[in-house]
Amino acid sequence: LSRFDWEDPFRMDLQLTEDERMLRDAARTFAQEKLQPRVIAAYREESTDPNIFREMGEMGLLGVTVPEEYGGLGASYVAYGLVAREVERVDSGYRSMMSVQSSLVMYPIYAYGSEAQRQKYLPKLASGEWIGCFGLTEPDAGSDPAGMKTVAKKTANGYVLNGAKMWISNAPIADVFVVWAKSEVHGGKIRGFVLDKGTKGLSAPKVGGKLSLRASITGEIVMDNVEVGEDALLPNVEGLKGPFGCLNRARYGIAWGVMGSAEFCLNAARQYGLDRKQFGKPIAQTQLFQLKLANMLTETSLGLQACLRVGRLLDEANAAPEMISIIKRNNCGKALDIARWARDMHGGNGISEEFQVIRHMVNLETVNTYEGTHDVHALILGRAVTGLQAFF
Ligand code: TGC
Ligand code: FAD
Repeated sequence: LSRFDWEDPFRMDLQLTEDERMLRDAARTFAQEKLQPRVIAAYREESTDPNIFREMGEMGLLGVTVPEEYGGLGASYVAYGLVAREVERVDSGYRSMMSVQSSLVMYPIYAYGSEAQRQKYLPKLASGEWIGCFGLTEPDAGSDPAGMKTVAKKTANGYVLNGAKMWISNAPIADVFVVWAKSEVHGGKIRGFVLDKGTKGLSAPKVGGKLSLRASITGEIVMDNVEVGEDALLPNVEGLKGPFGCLNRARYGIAWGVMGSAEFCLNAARQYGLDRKQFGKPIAQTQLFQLKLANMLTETSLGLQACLRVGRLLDEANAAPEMISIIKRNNCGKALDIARWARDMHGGNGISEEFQVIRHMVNLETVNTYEGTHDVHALILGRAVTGLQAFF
């Protein structure tokens, strides 16, 4: 048997391709050098620097899986997951900004859009020149998006949209709005529309007072008789499978991302335990401290390995949404536990912004809720196991 490396317990490095390792390392350098130095102040001040999108674009981190002809990298889903892990190692909000742009805006335009829509939007979204947002949730339709009230009515040349979306990442600074609405002319089925900033009747006020994910701006999308042409409709998808097709990819990225956040907390707790002495010895030399570190290491190792497996299946076009529910749900829940343990293991210092674990902990409360809450994913899995839906 060979030596154990606690920083790579199942030798993930050996399971990656050379390209995947290179992209991971580039993303790690970018995240540590460009994002880490500004995150504490950004979180404290609840400020989002839109320039981050351009910096991510320059690094090729937006639309990692989108083909190169549209400005993406044409890389694997495993590569995308590795990038999410590195960005979220710094902050869940920064990963949120990236995953909305990549999975929830670029993906639907690529997968469901016309060639003209691809050409118009994808290169500028890939470079970060344009910022995108994704409007599915409404004030009265969160876990149950089928209950949305936003409607699109047919006009002579296109559609008029009315409704309001709530809790939308990036919305107040967005140039491109992918929104989902019930379209009367399509039998009330849900259809996707791409709206441009500045269109009359479209506004995106900021949601203030967030005590979680403060480095990522969130807003509403208000559509008050927003008139668009036929070319705003995403032509190639109809029904809830449109937004869910995007969510599958974003949820998968989140499963990787939260492991980065959890790894940060594990590393921070370990270092703190080695440095901090009580009762005449490092607190890392106590059994209870080591038990917590062992639990953290076990959960991150298993969580990452599961992500890699699902990523490889996605790359082979052989992944099912329920697999993604398993890793989104379990990894978010475990990352939240790990962050809470790390907070506790830092004692009083654990509540200080300087040590950062409480920021990760509070962020993970959001990540555990958005893109399907922990319990909603349990119901998706319960339905898969029993064949009985228990949502209503
Ligand atoms: P249900 O009857 O299950 O399905 C309706 C139609 O959708 C299809 N479908 C899927 N297709 C692809 N992938 C999936 N994962 C799919 N799940 C369902 C299904 O086949 C069916 O198609 P068809 O053709 O037969 O009509 O729908 P339901 O209304 O009973 O759904 C229940 C439930 C709970 C599973 C679902 O509504 C759900 O997942 N709720 C959670 C909502 C959610 O995740 N919202 C996320 C909003 S976006 C966001 O949070 C972004 S945060 C981003 C960030 O900042 O990082
Ligand atoms: P609810 O659906 O009202 O759920 C409240 C509670 O009830 C939860 O515990 C839930 O698990 C439980 N519950 C609901 N239904 C059932 C059931 N059938 N059985 C048992 N328990 C149930 N949305 C977007 O569209 N785009 C975005 O970019 C976006 N970004 C976000 C950013 C942030 C910071 C946040 C906080 C949210 C964001 N969301 C976004 C919205 C997010 O997806 C929703 O908050 C989430 O889907 C939950 O919906 P809800 O808040 O309405 O909660």
